[in-house]
Amino acid sequence: SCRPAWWKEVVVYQIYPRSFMDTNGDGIGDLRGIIARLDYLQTLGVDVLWLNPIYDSPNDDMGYDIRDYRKIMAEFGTLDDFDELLRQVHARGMKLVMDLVANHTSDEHPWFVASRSSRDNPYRDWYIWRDGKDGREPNNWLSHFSVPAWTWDERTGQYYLHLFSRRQPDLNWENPKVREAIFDIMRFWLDKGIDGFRMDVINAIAKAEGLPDAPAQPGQRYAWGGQYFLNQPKVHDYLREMHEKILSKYDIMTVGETGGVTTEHALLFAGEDRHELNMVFQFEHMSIDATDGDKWRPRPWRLTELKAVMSRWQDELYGKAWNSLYWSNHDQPRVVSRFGNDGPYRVESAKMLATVLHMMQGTPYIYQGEEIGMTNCAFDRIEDYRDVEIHNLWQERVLKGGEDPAAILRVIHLKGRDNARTPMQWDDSPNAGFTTGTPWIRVNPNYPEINVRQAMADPNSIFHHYRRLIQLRKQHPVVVYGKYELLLPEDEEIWAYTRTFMDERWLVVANFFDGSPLFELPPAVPCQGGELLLANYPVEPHGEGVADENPPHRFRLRPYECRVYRLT
Ligand code: TEU
Ligand code: CA
Repeated sequence: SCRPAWWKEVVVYQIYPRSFMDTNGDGIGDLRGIIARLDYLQTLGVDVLWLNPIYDSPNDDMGYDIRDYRKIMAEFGTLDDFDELLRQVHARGMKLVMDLVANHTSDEHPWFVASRSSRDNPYRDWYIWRDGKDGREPNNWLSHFSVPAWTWDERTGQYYLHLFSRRQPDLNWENPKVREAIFDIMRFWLDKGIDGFRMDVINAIAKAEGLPDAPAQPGQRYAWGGQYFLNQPKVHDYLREMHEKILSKYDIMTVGETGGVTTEHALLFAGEDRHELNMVFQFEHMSIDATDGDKWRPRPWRLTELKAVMSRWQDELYGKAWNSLYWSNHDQPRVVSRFGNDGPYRVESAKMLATVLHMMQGTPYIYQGEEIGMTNCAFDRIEDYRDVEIHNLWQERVLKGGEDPAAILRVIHLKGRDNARTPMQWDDSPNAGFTTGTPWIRVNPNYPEINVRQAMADPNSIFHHYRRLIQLRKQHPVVVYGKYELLLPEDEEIWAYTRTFMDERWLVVANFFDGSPLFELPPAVPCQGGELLLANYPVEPHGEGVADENPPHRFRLRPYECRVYRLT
């Protein structure tokens, strides 16, 4: 059709329902809570809501372990609540995207219960069962959560594969019955009228023939087997089948969560001519502060590397595939604590990060609380954490491995997923207005200062800055369609780029640190002058009046300052 794809022009807001809004005092966010806050989201101006999993689950991995794909998690509400939510979202002109977790199920899903009951039951081949090798696992793969990827099942004398927790057995996508069952579930929700799927670890559904051992470090028994379960050729067969049978029949958006993808892989998953997905979440920029991809071995990050990674995605997908843009989600630390400054420059740096991201090409995703600059939250006691990834790490490294608990707690403070999962901070009443009961996870103690009520009342807040960014996107096609060009790639403090669409050119300049570097526009960029469209500091007394400054050609940036100019 000639209609531009709507998912290219939207801003998506990610809701982690468990921590968004509780309406019945049980300390757990619920669907009624989302309904209660739709007006807030409309004021922010977002177009699409993506909900983390809301299906029936024993919550070993907070809903990513699904027991019944057609039922709503009891704590979150009922199918009637869901229908009401969908109605109310649509009534406001917004759309709703659900999480599709199809690589694995809960070990309590009836398919797995049947599968593990005997070797010859009809569901045995729905999961990945193998004999041991020399009294050990069938291969040496490590799961994502610090434990081996295979668990021994006493009753039937075989191991089952799980790339995540022991309670998340991997489905066998080679079995056409498994594919049909997942497609049926997709139809069930799409026929209710939802507007798309975020597909959990979708690039892991196909495993390499023979499940080979991964190369291990000397002295290590287990190893990361990604090269044998990520981005395998067969994943594209499965996605094309899914596209032909399901996705192509609906006007929806799809985004694949695809850890370990390069731009080459992304062109295969989301190429305009491929008939697979609309876009993918890449993770390269999420590993610039990790050693060899290991998030638990943090290292200092460099702006030049961050710029290089993000700019490569901008350049290599341009005109061929669509980018997704994100700084944070429910698996990552809070961005203002990670790439900004959550101390004296929290507000400035949060606005700067938002500006740099939202002015790039692609569909931006805002993670709940990011729009008010929520920060990481460090608990002193391991018992206060709720995440299986954190507890498995503690188990393996402290309890079994004898490492220093204080050191492990420090990396959890930096990288743990619960940083992003503390309750949404609505106001300065007890528990941040999230619940009248006891929250399922502790509230960040900074809620009296950092909350939605404060942010909405303050015209200079991070929240209102996000609103303006969203409005700029809606008013100016250059934000959606403009070509991106990085300036000053070697600069260690400033990220500057232009966006160009027809005869319009915008300039984005951002200072990533607390110094005051001088920006000079490279002479190759055609520019007579500029109109300031957005900034995170008042520009008047600075800018024009100051001797030897001539913005946008040349000006000194204040700590975490950013500006957006339309060049003339
Ligand atoms: O995450 C998939 C993923 O690749 C993880 O390794 C993620 O990068 C990790 O959590 C960071 O340490 C998805 C979901 O987003 C996550 O919440 C689930 O736990 C996981 O799949 C299993 O379903
Ligand atoms: Ca509740």
